[in-house]
Amino acid sequence: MLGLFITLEGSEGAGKSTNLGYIHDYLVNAGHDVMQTREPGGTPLSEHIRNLLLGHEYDGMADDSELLLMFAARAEHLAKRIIPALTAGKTVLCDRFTDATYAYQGYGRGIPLERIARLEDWVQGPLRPDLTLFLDLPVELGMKRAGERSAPDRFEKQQMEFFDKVRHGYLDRARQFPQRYRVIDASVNLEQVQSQISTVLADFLESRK
Ligand code: Z5A
Repeated sequence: MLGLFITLEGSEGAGKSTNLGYIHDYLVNAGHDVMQTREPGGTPLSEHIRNLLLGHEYDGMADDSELLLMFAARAEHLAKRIIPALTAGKTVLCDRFTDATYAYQGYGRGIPLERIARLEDWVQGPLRPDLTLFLDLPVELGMKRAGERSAPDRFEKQQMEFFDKVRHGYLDRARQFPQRYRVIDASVNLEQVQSQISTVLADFLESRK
């Protein structure tokens, strides 16, 4: 039987990095053998592609190039790490996945969603996450938090309007896929965010027993 596939998504400054370790430890304490990874990235080739995508060397790359690079990184990641781990019965915890492509390249950049759906079917076949946690907060607050953290990468340099579209993209998808999406209010303090995360994880793991 395949292991569980859990993804973590968030709009800008939502606290993904801050909460990943918490989710990882929760799953390990619940007895799971966890493989934690991230997108774009997760394999040497995919990390190389990540550097091309996030760095400033190719500022202004065409939207379709960005989309195809995301899926090239994903194809490698699936083949070399995600599918082998799931097949071995591990729980895969992935920091962003294809929902990010819909949100950023689709809703954000304006690439038609059907085009993304075709690539998703091609690269993933029927594989979709079992659970997606979306850390949600107002764009202004997220940008303020992210701005206090580090210098912006190529995506973080986008304007407020772009991140608003991204956020609404995620919320749209959460409405479309209520069976796997859980929206977490990330605007509150860390303790309150993690309390929501534990409730969601407890319910999800119980439902899989
Ligand atoms: N991307 C894409 O376009 N298409 C795709 O298909 C995929 C990705 C897969 C890299 O992602 C970029 O790739 C991403 C989308 C694009 N671009 N953006 N933006 P990433 O996941 O590696 O990068 P990120 O979005 O910057 O995520 P991050 O590093 O996890 O950061 P974060 O969500 O902003 O969280 P953080 O660093 O944990 O928190 C930000 C700050 O807030 C930090 O100082 C924390 O201490 C603070 N914080 C966190 N939680 C709280 C609470 N609750 N209260 C107060 N302060 C808090």
